[in-house]
This record gives sequence, structure tokens and C-alpha cells, in this order.
Amino acid sequence: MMMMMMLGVLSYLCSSTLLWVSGGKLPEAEVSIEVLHRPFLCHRKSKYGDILLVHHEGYFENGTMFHSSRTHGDKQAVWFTLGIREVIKGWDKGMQDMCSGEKRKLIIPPALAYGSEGKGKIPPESTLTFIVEVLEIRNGPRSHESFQEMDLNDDWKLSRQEVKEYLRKEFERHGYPPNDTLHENMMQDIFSKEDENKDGFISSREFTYRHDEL
Ligand SMILES: *[C@@H]1O[C@H](CO)[C@@H](O)[C@H](O)[C@H]1NC(C)=O
Ligand SMILES: *[C@@H]1O[C@H](CO)[C@@H](O)[C@H](O)[C@H]1NC(C)=O
Ligand SMILES: [Ca+2]
Ligand SMILES: [Ca+2]
Repeated sequence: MMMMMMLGVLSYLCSSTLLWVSGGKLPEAEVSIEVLHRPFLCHRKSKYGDILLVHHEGYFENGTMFHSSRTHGDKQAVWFTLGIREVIKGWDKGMQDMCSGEKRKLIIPPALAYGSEGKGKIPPESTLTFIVEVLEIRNGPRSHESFQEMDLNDDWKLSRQEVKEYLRKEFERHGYPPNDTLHENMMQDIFSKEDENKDGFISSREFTYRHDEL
């Protein structure tokens, strides 16, 4: 026991000395966050599981821009879900607690970006700088808020009717005409996958914890 403790203290001393000698490198990679603009009004802040609509520009350490969502490709801002590794770790870490309309500069070490392998035109061990702007924040498909929005009678479970109603509203929101046959089919499909105990309702637990997605 004593020996173990001494060994522990020794290795701690050694590693901290080593860190000190090598210029005090941080043991864990962190994202450096600089807020460039925060809107006056902020109704909600981004959190794990939210979907964010983002414009971004990426720069190498030498200042060369390697990507801009505003000028490259289809010139569209991109949607992604925060915190589920859909994007590089540096984005998941650096884009928490953002307001809609907020702009940040993120400096992301390789360990939280494309690491020692790099990717495409990103060379190995690249520290990347991103200017990100959040245009919109929405509830993720599996958020508590989404469930509450769907659960019209607040009984903590979703009936077939509530799911169909939700589909209809989603179609409307995205500008598609309602189609009862299609909503019925989608609802059946959703229930066959989500209603695990086949009681005819999707409980909040069945809704939140999925095995195949997220
Ligand atoms: C900047 O760095 C990138 C990646 O290492 C490289 O491809 C590019 O040629 C560099 N640009 C200049 C101007 O040095
Ligand atoms: C409604 O959906 C069904 C099933 O997908 C499809 O066959 C039908 O053409 C759709 N009706 C309209 C009016 O779009
Ligand atoms: Ca309900
Ligand atoms: Ca159920």
C-alpha cells in the first residue's frame, strides 16, 4: 500500500517536472474560444443534443483559408447536432452555450480536430482556426423539449394520434402539403421501431434512449 502511494507520488513528480521542462504544455487539449459577437437578445443557449445551423470559415495556422461555407460548395450554412461527434471534437466543445446570432473564433488543437492523420487538404498535426456563426438553434430530434412538444396531453407518452399530428406540423413547417396516407405509414413505421414494449405508446424513456441512432 505504502509502496504504491510512493510510486504514485514519484511518477506524479516526474511527469510534472517533465511538463515544466518541456514548456508547461497543457495535459489535455482545449479549445480556445473567443467571442467575437454576442447578440443583445439571447432566448436560449446551445446545449448537447441541439441542432445548430452554422456558417463557418476554417484557417490553417499560416492564415490560409481552407474552407468557407459562404463561398465554397453550395454556399449554404450547415446543420449539425451538437455533442454527438457528428463534427470534429473541437466544434462539440467550442460551440456550447452559444446564442443564435453569436460569432466565435475557435482555435482547435490537432487532438480535437483531424489529429496525426489529417484529412484531405488538412495536413497531419494541424491546429485549425474556425470563425463560426450560429444562425439558428433547434431542439434535437431526441431532446426533452421535442418530446414535450409532441406530447399534447402531457401524459408522458406519445399516442399514435400525437405522432401523426407532429408529422403533419413538421410537414407544414417545411412547406410540404399534408398527406394523411404518408403520415399514417410513417407513424406505423415509427411505432414498429420505437414502441419497444408494444403497448401502443412511445414512452419518454422509449423516446430518449435509442440503440441504433444517436
Ligand atoms: C499554409 O498551410 C497549408 C497547410 O499546411 C499549406 O497547404 C499552404 O500552402 C500554406 N500557405 C502558405 C501561403 O504558406
Ligand atoms: C401521399 O403519399 C402516398 C404514400 O407515400 C403517395 O403514394 C401519394 O402519391 C401521396 N399523395 C399526394 C397527393 O402527394
Ligand atoms: Ca401523450
Ligand atoms: Ca411503449
